[in-house]
Amino acid sequence: MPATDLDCLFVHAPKAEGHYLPFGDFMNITYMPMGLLAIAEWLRRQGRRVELVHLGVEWVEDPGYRVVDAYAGRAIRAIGLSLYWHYQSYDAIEVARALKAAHPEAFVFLGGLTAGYFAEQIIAEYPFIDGILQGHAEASSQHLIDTLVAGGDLTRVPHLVHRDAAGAIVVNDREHAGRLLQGGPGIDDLVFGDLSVMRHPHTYASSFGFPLAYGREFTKAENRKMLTMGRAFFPLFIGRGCAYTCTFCGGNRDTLRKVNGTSKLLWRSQDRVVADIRRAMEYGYKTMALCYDPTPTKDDYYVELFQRIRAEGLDVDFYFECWGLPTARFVAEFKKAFPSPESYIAISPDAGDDEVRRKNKQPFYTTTELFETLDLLEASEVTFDVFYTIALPGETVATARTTQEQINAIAARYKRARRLMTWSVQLEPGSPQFERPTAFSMITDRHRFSDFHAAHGGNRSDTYSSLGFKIAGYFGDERDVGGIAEFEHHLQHLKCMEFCFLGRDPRFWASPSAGRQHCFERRSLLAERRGIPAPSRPIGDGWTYRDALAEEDAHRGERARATWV
Ligand code: B12
Repeated sequence: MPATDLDCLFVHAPKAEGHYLPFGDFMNITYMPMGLLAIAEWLRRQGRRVELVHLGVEWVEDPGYRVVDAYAGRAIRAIGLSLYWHYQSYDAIEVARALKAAHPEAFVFLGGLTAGYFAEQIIAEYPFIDGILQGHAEASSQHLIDTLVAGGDLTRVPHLVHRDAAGAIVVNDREHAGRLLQGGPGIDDLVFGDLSVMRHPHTYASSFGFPLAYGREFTKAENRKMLTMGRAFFPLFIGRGCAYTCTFCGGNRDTLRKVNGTSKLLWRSQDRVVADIRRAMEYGYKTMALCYDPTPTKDDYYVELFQRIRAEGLDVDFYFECWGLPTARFVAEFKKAFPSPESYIAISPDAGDDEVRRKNKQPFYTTTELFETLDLLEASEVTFDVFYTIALPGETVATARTTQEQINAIAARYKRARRLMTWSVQLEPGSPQFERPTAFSMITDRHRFSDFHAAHGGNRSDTYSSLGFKIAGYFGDERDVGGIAEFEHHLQHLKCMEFCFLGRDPRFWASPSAGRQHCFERRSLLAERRGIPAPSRPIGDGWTYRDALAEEDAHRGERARATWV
């Protein structure tokens, strides 16, 4: 092969197209997988010429940016795309297709949880994808690039799924691969907070926050004020693995074992975490977001981390998402390390009803234990958010109302309660619901990777109003008639009427009626901006989300789908 001027181009493609009435047109999956930064940094440290492009960041910089044009004329040895979240299924594949056409010389490969889970299907069905690296990929990426540069044997690259010269699918032997991985970087050799490996790191660091949509019809400042909690959050890598099996989670123990080869818990040393916090702070981050809590009753790791942060005097806030309930010692040390009200502990009971919670969520705790913890947070003056999930297996509209009552009780009782949120979760590949839908009285039209590709390339896949499934008998009335689209419609109306929490300040909870009014104000603002008539009325009895959307569509007319290529 002729000389190349780039060993590996990494590309992160967010989901380009999304539409939700109060957000307007938006992109999501704005965060890259944490591990992608570490892979790029590790390869660069090995002397490889690596570039990392985030297509959403490029859009913020220049909406006319096209990655194919930007790299035209470059000779690239390998192109690696993240396909971590299923929401990326359409865009990652279409960007890969375009890049392979423009760079037939390059080995085009994918990595991340969704790509790993569906590896054999993707290799079989998308001929422009040359390979998939399953699982944790710092060492295997290094092997892959070394092999490609040296012209070696791809069957020796650990965790690679690819095709041989005759087009047959080859899944490299894991045992052999495992041996080859020995001697690769350990978890503490990796750096997850060095943003200098990507293009426009400051734009990445200043643009994306929680929740996670970026409105294309709002300015950067409006996005920050109206769609985020006011700051960019840095996802801080703590460890990997999980011992639980929640019904809705695609990162459960068994799926991690299948995709990564192991689900074993592996924690980074606190030193390395503190070093990454410092790196992130250099880019202007003030809040670290943590979502790794696989041993909630054993608090030693975090107590030590919090004490280290305090000892080093790091002026940083934490947004800590608990999987279980925090211990009293955890709460006390958290408060000492992060005294500001902009540090949060987030609790996820998921269901208000104990039995629904028990069926779906691990580690289980009772409502009594939940309230004891909230009392403790209140008494300790720790700000907290509470997350609920609607349409869980075994839930009915009646048990969903227990969730609603619980939210009202929390809102009435606690001054420290901020966002009390009820989200729906789309069907996640690898979750028990996905693998055994009938066991959960569910029907779905997403069975294979190509179903996710089609769904996210279509117009019924928005993160907030679509589900990809129906639960039989959920409503117990005529709303149970019909298919998945009807179920999504009725559930969205239930959410709008009884669970809407859209606040003018996204850090705070709003009651459903205040939320619907604010939604109407947002839609009116967007209509004015688009130069179309204002919406006729807020969502309410007899006027559903679907009615409001149809009215908006009629005024807006056909609109081109957002795409990266
Ligand atoms: C921490 C976490 C988050 C964090 C941080 C995510 C991040 N930036 O990486 C936050 C809170 C931001 C988050 C958000 C979301 N998350 Co999340 N999250 C997790 C969690 C708990 C752990 C993931 C993790 O830390 N992995 C360990 C890290 C180091 O490894 P890694 O990043 O996976 O990277 C390795 C490999 O994957 C691979 N790799 C990754 N990318 C690439 C790219 C290439 C080219 C290659 C070769 C390899 C490769 O190599 C890496 C290094 O070894 C999992 C559950 C679980 N137990 O897995 C859910 C999970 C991954 N999240 C999930 C979802 C759905 C979401 C959201 C879409 C939720 C929502 N509706 O908004 C958002 C998306 C946000 C965004 N991208 O903008 C789902 C994904 C299911 C799926 N298959 O799509 C999971 C599995 C949970 C679930 N409910 O099912 N999440």
